[in-house]
This record gives sequence, C-alpha cells and structure tokens, in this order.
Amino acid sequence: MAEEYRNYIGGKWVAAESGEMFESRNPANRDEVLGSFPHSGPEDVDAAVQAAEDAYRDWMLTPVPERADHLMRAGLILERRKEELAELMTREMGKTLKESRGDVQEGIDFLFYMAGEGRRFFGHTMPSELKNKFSMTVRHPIGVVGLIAPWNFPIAIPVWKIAPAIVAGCTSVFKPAQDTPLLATLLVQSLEEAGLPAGVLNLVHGFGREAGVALVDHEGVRGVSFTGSLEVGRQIAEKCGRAMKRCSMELGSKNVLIVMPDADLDLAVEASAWGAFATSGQRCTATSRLVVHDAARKEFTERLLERVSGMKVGNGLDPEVELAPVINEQQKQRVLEYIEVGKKEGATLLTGGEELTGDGYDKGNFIAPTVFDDMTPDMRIAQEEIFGPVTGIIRTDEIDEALRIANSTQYGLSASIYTHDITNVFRAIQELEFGIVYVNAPTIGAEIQLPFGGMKSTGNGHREAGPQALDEFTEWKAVSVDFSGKVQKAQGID
Ligand code: UN1
Repeated sequence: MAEEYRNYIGGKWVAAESGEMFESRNPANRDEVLGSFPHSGPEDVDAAVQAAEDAYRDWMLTPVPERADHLMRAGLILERRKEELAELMTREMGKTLKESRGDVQEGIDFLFYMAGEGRRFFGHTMPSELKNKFSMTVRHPIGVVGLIAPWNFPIAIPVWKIAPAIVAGCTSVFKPAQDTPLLATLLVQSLEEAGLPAGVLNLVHGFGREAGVALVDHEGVRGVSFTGSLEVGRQIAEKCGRAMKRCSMELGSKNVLIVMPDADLDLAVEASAWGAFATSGQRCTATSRLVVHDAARKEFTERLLERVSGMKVGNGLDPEVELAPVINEQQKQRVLEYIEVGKKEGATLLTGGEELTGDGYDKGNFIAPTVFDDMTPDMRIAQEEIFGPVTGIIRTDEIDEALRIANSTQYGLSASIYTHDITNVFRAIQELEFGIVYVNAPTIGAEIQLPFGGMKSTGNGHREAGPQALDEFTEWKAVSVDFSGKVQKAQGID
C-alpha cells in the first residue's frame, strides 16, 4: 500500500472531505507509487481559504524580519535534506539526479535570498511640496493568495511563490501540480517545521479543473500566481480580470538560441544540447529553436548530432543518463504528435523522433532526443510550445533576419546568442523581445537573484524571483504625514 498523504489546512494535516485519493507515480517506472494524495474539491479549497483568512490579520501585523526568519529556517532544513529530496524528486518527476539537486538548491537559495529581503523590504521617502509634511511609500500585502505551481520544478517554483508571499505578509493556499504532490508535501512540511504559524500557508492537493478552479474563483482569494500553459493562464487571467484580482502569469515560451559565424562552436553545441534536452525539454526556458547562420550551420549540425547521439536515455537515478523520461503518458503522446506535425510540415528529422521501448523503457515515458533541420519560422513546431525533448534548426544568413526570427512567435521568455561580435551582442540585447537574454550562455539556468519572466504571451508583466519578487504580492501605499498644524492644500491652492 502506498503511503497516504494529506492536505495541510490551518496547521493540521487533513484528508479531502470526499475521502478520495489519487496516486503519484514514477515516470521512469509506472509501477512505483510514490504515495496517494487527497483528491480535493471546492469544499477543501473553501476550508483552506478560510484558514488563510483567519490567519491573515496576525500575519500582516507580524514584523517583516520575523516573517522572513521562517524562510531562513526552512532553507536550512532543505539544505540538510537536500540529497533525500533530490532523490525523491527524480523518482516523482523523472529528471536526472543532478538536475533535481539543482532544483532543491534553487529553492534553498531563494529561501535565503527572501529571508534577507525581510530586513530590507524597502519603500521610498520623498519630499512634500508643503512645509512640515513628510511622505513615504510602504508595501502592503494583497491579502489571501492562491499559488498554483507546475511539476517541472517541484521545489524551486513553489518557493518562488511561497517565499515572497510569506515575506509580503500574505497568507496563501498552495495548489501544487498533481504530478508532484510528494515534493510539495515535503516542502510544506519543512515550512511547518520552521515554525510557520497555522494558516499562513495551506496546501490543497488535487487537479486544476476542481481544486485549481475553486481556488481562482474563491471570493476570499485576492490574488493568484500561476505557472503553466498559455491556455490555462488565459482562463485564469480572464477570471481574475473580471473579479479585479491581482494575477501573475508565467506561461509558455518558444525559446531561441542564435548561432553566428564567429561563435565558439564547442560552447554553442554544448549549450544547445543542454538547453534543449535538460529536464527532457520540459522547462519554460528550454531551447526549442536554434537559429543558425549558414556559415556555421554544417559544422554546428554535425557536432550537435554527434553530441546528441551520445546521450544516454533512461532513469534519472542512473548517473550516466542525460535524458530522462517525460512526465506522463499524456505528455508523451503530445510530444509524439508534435513530432509528426513537424514531419508533415516538411521539417527534416535528423535524429530521434520516436518513443523508446524495450529493455529499461517499457514502464516509463521515454522519447529519444529529437532534432529537426529545415524548420521554418512559421511551422507549428517553431511556434508552439512542445515541452519535450525536441528542438529544430532554422537557417539564416544575417543578424537582422536572425533577430526577426527570434522575435517571430507570440512568446518571449528566454533567448540566447552565441557570438563575439560586440555589435551583434548589443543589437541582441536591445532588440530581443524576451524577458531573459543570454550572451554566450544557454537559455536555461536562470539564477534566483535575477527577475524571471517573459514578454508578450509568456506572461502579464510580472516577474518572479529577483528584487521584483515582492511586487507580485504587495500593493504600494503612499503615506503622507502633515505636522504643520494646518490644513494644507497641495497644488498651490491657498
Ligand atoms: C521553468 O522552466 O519553468 O531557467 C523555470 C531555468 C530554471 C528555471 C526554469 N532556473 O532553467
């Protein structure tokens, strides 16, 4: 029997009211069950929002450094448990152990970063146009928030949301992805162990269409932070717009790596292989388009194929494995369908393109690393987010066209250029419509002290991580104190 886990509501671990459960399984071996989790519905969400509302007043009045200290303690707990969490992460969502360690580390780093933010939490002071009047701005929490996280970074991305919500003084209901409920539970346990008061963070397991929808729709929820697909993000943003709720969206992308003729090809090839196939291409920042200059194309392509052909595909616990399974059966089918679309559209399949079966593969969702050539910017495989181990080469013969192609999708999260030409470097920095731009570095591997988020349909203008993280969860309050003993009227009125 798989171990049974619970929701965390008002400081207590409780079953779903319906009593129904769902299982979390290993994508490399579907016979392995990591645990069973409450299949929650609107009544559970209701209880969690109620708990968050009950805890809100005390929490927003708790000194900011004290709020933030919980994050320091939770970070130390994760640090102590890093290896155990990383191993469970690989078993729950598939990615290689070294990437799982990176995911946990990213969570630890951001917990520490936000813990420090508790002793800053800066506002501004500004002058008044009137005598004996003092003006300043302070941050005010937006209230109870719903945090809806994806499965591809089961620790890091929830921490991107939970940590700034805690420092900001919000109380929250966290609905993790149904594919990674175990890691979400362990994360919440670490915050409980760190002494976070009851109701400040509540955990409701379940599926988007029930628990997720109920959370977004709940009247008590004043803001929603969502990371996931454009399709779902659009539905959430529409609802939030109507209800005048704050919402921050981190959605799809179609990231690009440009290779110019003067690029160091060793680096460009390695960055492309890492960017396209780490986490089996299941990162919002994955390199799914390679825009390669004709002068470098033949050699780049040969070297990339050589690099990819040497990739071992398998269980992420095996230290030799570079390409792990994709998250579930449904995602596997979706990726395979996109590969068919690419072939039909006339892209040339250079390698991969198929599901792997047989010894070691039969119980998991394995797809061979797939590289297309002759991809054109208008193809669906060049426009739509695939979220799998698939990338494609688009040819170009000049920088204007390369930048135009890079910008030619509705998304704009992460872009990279490989060149040493200073003019091309600065043109890329200036012209790329992406929230994250790399020069001679892969499209993946964002660091937590930088703002993370995208332009155009990738988001709605918010940024996670970095110094901007608090903006997602706070309002600005403009405060003026008049100590003149008079009623002073601004704008020059006597
Ligand atoms: C994501 O893919 O959803 O840039 C987040 C990176 C990570 C974060 C990715 N640090 O690869």
